[in-house]
Order: sequence, then C-alpha cells, then structure tokens
Amino acid sequence: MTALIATPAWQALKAHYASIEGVHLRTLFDGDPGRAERFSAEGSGIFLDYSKNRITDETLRLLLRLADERGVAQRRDAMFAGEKINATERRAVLHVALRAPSGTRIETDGADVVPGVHKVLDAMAGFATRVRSGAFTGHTGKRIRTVVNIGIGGSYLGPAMAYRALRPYSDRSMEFRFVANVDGADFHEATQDLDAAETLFIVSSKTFTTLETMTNAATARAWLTGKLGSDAAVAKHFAAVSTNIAGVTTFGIDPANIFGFWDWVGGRYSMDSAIGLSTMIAIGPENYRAMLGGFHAMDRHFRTAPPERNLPLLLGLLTVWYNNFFGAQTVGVMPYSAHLARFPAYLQQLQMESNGKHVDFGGNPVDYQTGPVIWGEPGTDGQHSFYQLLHQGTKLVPCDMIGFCQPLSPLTDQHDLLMANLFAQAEALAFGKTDAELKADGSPDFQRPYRVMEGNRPTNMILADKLDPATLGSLVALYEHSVFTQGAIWAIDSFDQWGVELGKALASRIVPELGRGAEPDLTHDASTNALIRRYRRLRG
Ligand code: G6Q
Repeated sequence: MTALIATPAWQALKAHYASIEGVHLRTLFDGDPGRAERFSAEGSGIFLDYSKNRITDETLRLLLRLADERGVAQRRDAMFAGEKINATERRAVLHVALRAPSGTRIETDGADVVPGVHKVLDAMAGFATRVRSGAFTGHTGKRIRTVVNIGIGGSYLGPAMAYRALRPYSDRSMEFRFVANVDGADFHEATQDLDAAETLFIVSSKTFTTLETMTNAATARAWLTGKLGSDAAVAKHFAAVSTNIAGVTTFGIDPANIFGFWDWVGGRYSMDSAIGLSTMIAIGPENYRAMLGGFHAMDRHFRTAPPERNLPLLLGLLTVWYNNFFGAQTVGVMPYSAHLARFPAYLQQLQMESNGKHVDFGGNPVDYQTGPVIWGEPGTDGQHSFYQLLHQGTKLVPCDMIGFCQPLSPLTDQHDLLMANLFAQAEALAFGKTDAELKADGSPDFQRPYRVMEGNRPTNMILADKLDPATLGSLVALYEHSVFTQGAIWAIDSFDQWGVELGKALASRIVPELGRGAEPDLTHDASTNALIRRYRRLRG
C-alpha cells in the first residue's frame, strides 16, 4: 500500500487546504444558496447537515478520492465478508453480524455465524421475559427488582449508555445499576440500599479474567450469600455474559443463565451482543430487536449508499480533514438530549481505543496524526461551561451536535428551548459576531474587541426524529462505521487494543507489594517506589 502522505489524493488535499484555510464560512454560505441542501444527507432515520464545515465541492471530491485510493470500500466489504481484518489478533470483525436478520449468511472460517447469533438472542429474550414478568424469581421466591451489571470498558459503557438513553422505554418497576470500577466504593454505593432477595447480578466480561470485574463479581457473591445465608442463592441471582464459558462455569453460575458471544466481537463493539442483556431486560425483547434493526439499517446504508450520500463515510472523512490538515487535536460531541449524557463517554472508548494507534498495517510507525481526542457533554450544560473556549479560544474544535425533533418528556415547550439553543450554537460557531454587528447592537467601544466572535468553527448537525431504540442503534452504527473509515484511511488496526492489554498486566506486579506484611524489596523507579512506601505508611 502506498504510504498515506504519498497518495495523490493526500497531496492534492494538502495543496487544496492552502486555498481553504483562510476562507470563512460566511463567505462560503454567502456565495452559495444551495449549500445547505447540497451538503446534507440522510439515511436510516438520521439526517446529517454538514454544510457548516470548512469545505467546498472540491474538498468533498478530494476526500472521496482519498477514500477510493485507500480502499475504504474494499476493506468495508472484507469486514462484512468475515475476513480477518483484525490482523494483529488474527480475528474477523463481525459486529455487523450481531444485527443481521435471521436468514442472512455471514461466514468466517467457513461457518455461517448468523444462526448462532439468533440462538443467543432467543435465549436472552426468554430470560429477559421471565425476569420482567416475575416468572424468574430469586432464592426466596421474590421477583427481581434491581439488575446490577458488573463489567468494565466495552462490557460496561454500552449498556450504561443505552440504559440512560432508552430509560423512557424501560420497565419502570425495575432499576438498573452498573458497577465497573475496582474502587470498592462503586460496588458499595450501588448495593448498599438493595434487598439481595430482589437483586440480579449480570457479570459481563468477554474474557472473564478482567481484574476489576472478577473482583467485583467475587464481592457480589460474598455480599449475596452473606445476606441470603446460602451458597445455593448464587444460581438464582447471577447471570453471566462471556466468551469464556469454562471460566463462568467455574465461578458457579447456573449454565441456564449463561449467554455467550464470540471472539469476532470486540469489547467496544459489543453493546448489541449478549453484553446488552441488561438493556434487553430493561426495554424488553421487542424494543431490543428494534434497536438491532436500527443498527442493521445503518450497516446497509454504509454498504450501499453512494459515497457522496454515505453518512459514516462522510463523517469519517470530515474527521480526517480537520485532524490531518487543520491540525485539530480533538472532536467535541454535544448531544442536545439529557438521555444521551453517557454518549460522549461511550464514543470516547469506541473512537480512542479503536484509532489511538501509532503503527500502520505493516507495523511501521505512522508519519501522520491518527485518532483525535473525543470528549463532550450534553448541551445546554456545556454552553455554561466550556463553550467559551469553543467560541473564542485559540483552538479549533470541530463539533458534532446531535438533536431530536420530538421530545421524550411531555414538556414540549422546554424542548423548543433546547432545540433553539442547539441551532443557535451551531449558527454562532459558524458565523460568529463581527465588530460591525456589535457596533450596530450598541456594544460600547471599550468592550467590542473582547466580544467579537470570529466564527468559522465547523460543526456537523446530526438530527433524528426521536430518540428511540431504532434511532439509538443507527446512531451507534453511524459512529462505528465512521471510526472504521478513519482507520482505513490511516491504515491502522481499529480492532485491537494492546495498550489496554498492557494495563491489565501492569497492576498485577504491584498488588503483592501492597500486602500488609513487611515491606518487600521494591525495584521500580524511585518515584514509584516512594509512592508505594507513602501509601503503605498512610493507608491506615
Ligand atoms: C474493548 C476493550 C476493553 C474491554 C474491557 C473489559 O474493546 O477490549 O474495554 O471491553 O477491558 O474486558 P472483558 O469484557 O474481557 O472483561
């Protein structure tokens, strides 16, 4: 593969950037009444207005040419065909099979994976229905009122984000909590007011070896058996989701309550696998299937929509445009929905764990920037804190603004206010406020220099009718495939996570050094040795 910066499209984009850099969005809009319509696209229930980006028709043409030269479509087809595109782990990347309708054939290693996906989905639906209806009871015969998901990273952020997002569709007679951190405070706070007889723990771990999850699962078992006075209670209060069925069985979870998945599902791409069991219990199997339908509709769109209308492709290419040509270090994600409060954190893992890489497919260090830092908070909260920097700071922060035309609460007037803020912020970021406008508004001379808003800050406006299960599925798949697009351009493996694996190993060396006995020989660097000694002295 030609080195990225040597490709003709890259070189052309570099030259083109020089002609765009100084052009203001005001100019681009003034001379082009058809711009908003031309630079917008729609698919799978999602509308994207990308006209407030610092692009012209020529930029778009060159970015699409770059996608062509980098073989994005071929790599996409290889993913859908079950090829082992996660080369460093020698694995297929088939999260798209998790939402493929029954009857679709998707093969890897010569076997169709779709029947297995539907078998697990049906088993999850049976279990979820019994828990929701009260047919599944705890050890003392009481129905389950609280589900506690124990898992971290990809086995936590998706379910936690989805529960928050889809709470209006959830069974309000039940409550769902999430324990991720190995800090005992997380488990303690999540359980201290619970009745063990009404609590179901779902231990979610792809590997079933992760320190945090195994520790919290053991704590949960001790908590439960302590409260209910019997080891036999474990069978009625624990379910597990894992690819490591042997590990789960050794833990003592009833085989009837174990739900499997496969090594071709990456942790951060697993919220629609059995890792979504808590989501399914919350919103019910029918809503869960609607969510899978949304995911699948976006998969289809990504495969079939023409490049210039292809939402994930466009979103991915625009990220590359700012990241690599404007030198933008971050992307802000601002959902104008309180229900999407955890969406930026979810995207942070999806994007930063996928594309935070510094070697290419060939194992060579890259000589260009890869994944940007992803961050964000729901609007309008962010407007009253960090938006100041977005409007008047010295850094360029391209933002995705996400909104929904229909509210999920009955307070429709407030929804108009929310949406007014969303549209106004994107407008202000793009067009700013000039000195002349401030003068016309009567702003005093001494203040005007400080009040001028330069504008020319790019945003993507992502709009959907309503935040419902199908839309959430589409939205997540939109970002999954945008991340894929970026990774394909940068020629990096978006599906491994060696940095996370290292973290899993590092702490295990220090754990025994924090034992209560005499101080062991410490052979770390001077700083780490001193920190360990200080901790041992002060921990009480
Ligand atoms: C995700 C990562 C990572 C993983 C967690 C939990 O893509 O691999 O975030 O999800 O480390 O791993 P387990 O599910 O195996 O406990």
